[in-house]
Parts: sequence; structure tokens; C-alpha cells
Amino acid sequence: MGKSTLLNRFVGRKVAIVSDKPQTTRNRILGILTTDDAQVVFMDTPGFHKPHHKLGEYMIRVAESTLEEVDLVLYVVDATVPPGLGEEYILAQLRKISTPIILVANKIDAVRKNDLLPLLDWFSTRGNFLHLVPVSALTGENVDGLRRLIADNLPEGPFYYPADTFTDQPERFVAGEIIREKVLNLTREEIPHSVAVVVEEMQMRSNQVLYLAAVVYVERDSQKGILIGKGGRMLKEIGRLARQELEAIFGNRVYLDLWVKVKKDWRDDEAALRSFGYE
Ligand SMILES: Nc1nc2c(ncn2[C@@H]2O[C@H](COP(=O)(O)OP(=O)(O)O)[C@@H](O)[C@H]2O)c(=O)[nH]1
Ligand SMILES: [Mg+2]
Repeated sequence: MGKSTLLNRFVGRKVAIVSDKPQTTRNRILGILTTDDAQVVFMDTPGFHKPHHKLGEYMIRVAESTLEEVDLVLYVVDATVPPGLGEEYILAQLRKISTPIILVANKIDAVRKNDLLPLLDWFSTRGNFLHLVPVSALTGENVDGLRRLIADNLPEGPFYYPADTFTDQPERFVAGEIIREKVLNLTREEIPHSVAVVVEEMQMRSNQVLYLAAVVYVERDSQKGILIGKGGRMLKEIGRLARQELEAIFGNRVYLDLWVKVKKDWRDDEAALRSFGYE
């Protein structure tokens, strides 16, 4: 849908990882935008979907509880895909909450203008929206307009965060997510969903190198083999891409120690979920 891309665009830096695979946002991710006259705290949540694991159930709970807590909901839809049962389901969920909702039709860079109006029409007859706003999170088209609408529709309140804060995520979590993003982008089918990353150590060494030790967990031995790759090539590539981005984010040279371990069927294992930070 582009929720994470949109969040990053609002905040002006990458706080949520982006992938072309569905259901990759697992936690609630906070992004903070501070302008001269407003502070907007965005919460990127997992999308609604039919859960097949305890992990999925956790993700749905995160999404549902967030809807009730916030002052405004952005319902982001993919304008390149005709709406169907999935959208009907979400619309039914949204009817249960009293939070005001803005419908965001994303990816307008990839649709013909003529197709946009019927799409907005379809949604406007099925939901009660404050506004229906077409944007492209990728190119930034109309994101400023959306930002103004958001600020105009938020209640007055204090700034909750210092102006130079962009997220509430601890650095370890950020680092783990960056590594997970590289895995998502280099693998297919079940693997992206079977991967969890835990950063076990993160410390500045005396030679000004940031040392990071992380474990990439998978669910089966066969997946471990794929992640390591022939002659360790896959893991090396994951490490190379992750290190590049971690160095840019933390502004330091990074030494990344990556390990792959199997935790059988962890997505249905309460204790494993907790220890991986999904609770
Ligand atoms: N063409 C196009 N692609 C987009 C746009 N926004 C996001 N994407 C792509 O859609 C995919 C999913 O994006 P992501 O932000 O991870 O979606 P999420 O799962 O809703 O958080 C990624 O491959 C993005 O590059 C957009 O405005 N236009
Ligand atoms: Mg996302």
C-alpha cells in the first residue's frame, strides 16, 4: 500500500523499512514530524490481514488498538489495484471506530488520472471520510497537501517530543530492522515472513568502529541454507547492504557480525515472539 514509504516521506528520513512483500511491518513504528507550528506523531502499524500465526494475531492487535488511540486515521489504499473484499473488510472495521479518517489513495504516479475518480467514488460511497486525498508516497506528489490537511484536523496540544526527534525506536531495533529489510529484499516466498532479526550487541569500539552482532532467525534448516547461500554469498550480500545503510544512519564505520540460527516455527511460539520483541 505504501504506508511505510509515506511515513518516511512525512518524517523526512527512513524510520520504517520498505519492502514489496506484504505484511512486513510487524510492530508499531512511530515517526515524528515537527514543523514551526505543529508536531505530528505518526504511527505506522501492521496492515489488516487474515492471521495464520500467533505473530499475525499480534500484528492485528497492534493495528486495532492503534486505531482507537489516535486522533486521526489515514486509511492508505493502493490506487493501482481495484478495490475488493480486502477493502470491504477494512471498511467494516473502520465503521466500528469513532476516530476521524482520511482516505489516502496512494501510487497515483502509476495510475491514469481517468481511473482515479471512480476509485475515490467507490470509497466515498462506502465510508465516512473527512477527506479523500490522492498522493504518491514515492514521488512526493501531493504529500504536502496531505500534511496540511492532517495538521488542520488535529486537536491542539503540547509538543510531546523534542523537535529533533524522528522516532522512539531504540537504535538496536532500528539496526535490526535495516538488516531485516535487506533480507526481505533479497529473498522470496516464505523466507521474508520467517525471518526475525535480533541485535545482541551494539557498542562503540575504541577505534571508532561501531560493533554490531546480530542473529537472523529462520524457522527451518532449509531456510538457513538459503540465507547463507553458496559459499556464504547470500549472507555476505545481506551484510554488505545492511552495513552500507547502517554506516549512513549512524554516521560511523560499522563492523557487522551476522549469524543465522534456526528457531523452529517461532511465529507460533509465544516465548520466541516475546524474546524477538513482538509483544
Ligand atoms: N509506484 C509507487 N510505488 C510505491 C508508492 N509507495 C510505495 N510504493 C511501493 O510499494 C511497495 C510497498 O511499500 P511499503 O511502504 O513497504 O508499504 P506498506 O506495506 O504499506 O508499508 C514498495 O515496493 C514501495 O516502493 C507510490 O507512491 N508509488
Ligand atoms: Mg509497512
